[in-house]
Formats: sequence, structure tokens, C-alpha cells
Amino acid sequence: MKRYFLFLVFCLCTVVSFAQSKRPNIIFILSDDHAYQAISAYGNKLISTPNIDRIAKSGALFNNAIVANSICGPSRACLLTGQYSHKNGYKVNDGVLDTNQRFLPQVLSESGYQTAWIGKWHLGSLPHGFDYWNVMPVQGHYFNPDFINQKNDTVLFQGYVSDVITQLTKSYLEKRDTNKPFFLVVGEKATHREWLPDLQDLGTYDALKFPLPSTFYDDFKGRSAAAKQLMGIGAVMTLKTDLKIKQPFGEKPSVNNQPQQKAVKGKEIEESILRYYQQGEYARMDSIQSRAYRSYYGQITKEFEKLNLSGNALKEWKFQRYMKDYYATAKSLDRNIGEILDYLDQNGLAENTIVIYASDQGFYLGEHGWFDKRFMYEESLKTPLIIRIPQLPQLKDKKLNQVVSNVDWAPTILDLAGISKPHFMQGKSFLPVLKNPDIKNWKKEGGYYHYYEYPGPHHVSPHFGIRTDNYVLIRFYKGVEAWELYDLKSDPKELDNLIDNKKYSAVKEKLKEKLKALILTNEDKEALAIFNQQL
Ligand code: SGN
Ligand code: CA
Repeated sequence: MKRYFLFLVFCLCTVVSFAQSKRPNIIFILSDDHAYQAISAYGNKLISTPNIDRIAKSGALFNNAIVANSICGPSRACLLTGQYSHKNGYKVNDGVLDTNQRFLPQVLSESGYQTAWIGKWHLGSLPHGFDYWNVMPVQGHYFNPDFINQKNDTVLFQGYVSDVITQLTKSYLEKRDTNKPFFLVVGEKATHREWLPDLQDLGTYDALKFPLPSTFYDDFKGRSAAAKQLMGIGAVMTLKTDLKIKQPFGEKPSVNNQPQQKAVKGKEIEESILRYYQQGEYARMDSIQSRAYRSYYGQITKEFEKLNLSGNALKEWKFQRYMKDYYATAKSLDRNIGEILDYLDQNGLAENTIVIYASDQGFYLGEHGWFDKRFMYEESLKTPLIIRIPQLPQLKDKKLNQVVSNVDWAPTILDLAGISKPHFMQGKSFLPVLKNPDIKNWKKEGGYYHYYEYPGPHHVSPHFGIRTDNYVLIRFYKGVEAWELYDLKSDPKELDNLIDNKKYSAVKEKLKEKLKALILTNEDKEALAIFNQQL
């Protein structure tokens, strides 16, 4: 009798575990500030991202994946909640998300998923509702980063951040419960400011001359004053921290902008360089790391001093250095993504694991003369989004143009896991697009956007708006009060503000109607009050 009972239990367990193992695992690799323009699968021909491209070759790439609020914490809150910022309350970067509520990980757990978040988190609070987590406080560090684990211990991991995140990812996958499907977010730090490359990637792009984007010298004519913010490569990007140039060059700062009488040279310079690369972020480095930085950036400092640049020549020099460092951090990111993909291949996980690659938002790589994000203009509004679904092999190398938003990510993840969307989520699953890539009129209501942080580090005026397949309509309301309208088909670089162009008045009115409808459906009261004000 006892034997019979044990046999029955064994059969039942096998059936349950088989049923569960059929449910797909999901890995969401979420990078930080990685622009779609910086990915070869998105058409960048200067550099290559072979591993991100691997995901694209066997999956679908979205050309119009937008975010609802182009900044780190709020974007992550959209992923966790499936809600817009005004609903989940996480509007600006230093907010706190109440992770005790029933959001994505809780809903997945209730249906038998094990859930984990590793790496950059940036949601003010500590993770809740995950079975495993190990996250970096705030922005994290590129070298020898600290992680807070579930026991609330802060542990320093020796090494480069992308490598450490991969090690933690692999060790989580090794130790996970193999009877349950998993949902894992890998939160990468790269390619966030101040772009500190791994030692092996220092100098990788030194021989490359990056072409200036055609809008690099944008004069902002015909546009609202909103574009006059603080994220210009010329005026705002710092030689010192962003570009890692020893400033001032000599031991003592210049007096009243006049160079010191006594020129510093020889041994004195070497010694001051040595001390310089032991401070700030460099103080975290071990002796090998700081020696490599000192040698590489110390040399660049010396070359820079000789050039004696100013005006546009200086701005262009800064752009070249920015690109070299940005792409060097992206190199490690891509290599580590390759390691995770290899792990899936080598451990029999690839056949049943959906891989999603996205960034928390887009980023300016010199377009309009800028770095950073925040704006509803294309380069920061759109994020890379690439999805490989082994169960949908027909998606191989597909490029999709439908507009999808990061508030749709959580409902889509649930849909992929066979779980219906809870009522509190505002986004809509785009699994139908993945199943039928030719689907027309997807999101005909348009994509909704609302950015809040002001003045913040970059003084971008808060704004909301609508993005359709063809147009973007934006209302700036703090710092600057203005409407802007761009025709994305005829003016993809958004240089010609059509808001007062008579030929577009019908388009403008239609878009305003649609925007109002989005505000109402998504219950954004603050935006409604502003929308109703006459300018
Ligand atoms: C830091 C950066 C800003 C950046 C924000 C938000 N300055 O404040 O340039 O916009 O983070 O970035 S830094 O000098 O500290 O790098 S986000 O990725 O968290 O949204
Ligand atoms: Ca970010």
C-alpha cells in the first residue's frame, strides 16, 4: 500500500514538473543608456555588437520600441508594474517604488515561476517579491562594485562590473530550482555615464574616427526653448570626470584663468598624474586597474594639453573621446551577453528560454550636439528591444516597426508565460505582434509619454506627448511652455517644428484629440490639467 502511494506521488510529481518545465524561462537583459544607434543589428556599421546581434538573428528586433519616461528609475518601475509613472508613483530618478505591492514578480511567483533580479536596480527601495536578488546600490560602480544581497549584507566583488554581473547570473542559474521555470532580470550598468571601460577594452576604438552626426551643430531654429538644456557635449560634458582627463594639467590650478608662470613638466607631471588617478572613482581600483588607467588616460591628458583646443575643435575632440569610451564599455556589455547566451547553449537551456534585450531608455550619441536622454525626441524616446523566442522560430531576423512601449513589457512577459494580465497593469501585451509580425494598425491610439524630472542634472523641461507611426506631438510645461510637432516620415531627425505650419493644422488637431484620449484612458490628471490650459 505504502509503495503504491509512493509510486502515485512520484507519477504526480513527474507530471507537474513536466508541465512546468514546458513553461518558458525568461531572461530580460536590461542595460543602462545603451542607444539603439550603438548596435550593429540596428544598422551601426562602424562597430559591431556580435552577441546582441545573435539575439536579433534568431529573434525579432523592434524599430519603434519607446519608453514612457526616458530615465532610469522610472523606466525600471514601468517594467515592474506595467504602469505609467503617474500610476506607479515613480516619476523622477530619486523616487522610491513601493515594491511590497503585487507587481510583476509576485504575479509570476503565484503561477509557479521563480524570479530573480541581479545587477543595477535603482528603484530607491530594495527588491521585494523576488525569490533571489543581488543588486547594486543606486548607480553602482564600474570597478570592484558593491552589491546588496537578500541578507542585507553589502559585499564588494573584485573585478569589472559587467563580468561580476555575469558571474552572479551564472551562479544563480547553477543553483536555481530546476523544477520551476524562471524569470530573471540581468540589470547591466554599462553603458552609463561616466563610461569607464574594462582594462582589456581601453583603446579599442582609438584608431577610429567617429563621423559627426548630421545634427551635431543643430542651431535649434524654429523650435521651442526646451532644446536649450544642459546636456551639450561642448558645454556640459566634463573633461575631468566624463572624459577622464587630468584637470588641471599641472599640480596647481591656474589663477584667474591665467596659466601658472612656472610650467610644470617632467617628473612633476608624472607624479601629479599618479596622484590624480588614485582619487574619486579611481580610488576604488586595485593597483593593476589604476596603473592601466593612469597609463592610458595620463597619455591622453598629455596629448590633449599639446593640442591646446578651443571652440568647435574642442567640442569635436570631446565627441571623439566620448564615443571611444562609450563604445568601449559597450564592448564588455556585448561580450558578457555572449557569455550568458553561451551558458544557455551549453546547459540545454536555450531551447526553452526566451531572451529579451533592452535598455532602460535610448541615449544621444552626439545628435543635436548632446549626450544623455530624457527628451521625447527619437534617440532617447526609443530603446533597443530585441526578443528571441525559441517557440516562435519564424521570428528569425525579423524587423518589426510597430510602436510598443515599456509599459507593455510586463503584460507581454506574462502573456509569454501563459498568465493573464492583472487589472492594475496599463500596458498591453504585444505577443500578437510577435505571433503575427505583419499585423497593421497596432497601437492605433498612439504611444504615451510623460517626463517629469526638473531641473535635475540636465534641466530638460517636463513634457508629455503622443508618438504615432508618423508623428510626435509634444507639450512642454515647466521651464518652457510650448507645443512641438514633427513629421517623422519627412523629418526623422526632428529639425522642423510644424506646430504653426498651416498645412499641418488638421494633423495637429487630430493628434491633440488622440493625446487627450490617451491622457484620459491612462488617467494622467496632472497632464489633463495642463492640456486644458490655453497657451
Ligand atoms: C547621473 C548622471 C546624469 C544622468 C543621471 C540619470 N550624472 O546623475 O548625467 O542623467 O544619472 O541617469 S553623473 O555625473 O552622475 O553620471 S540614469 O541612468 O539613472 O537615468
Ligand atoms: Ca539609464
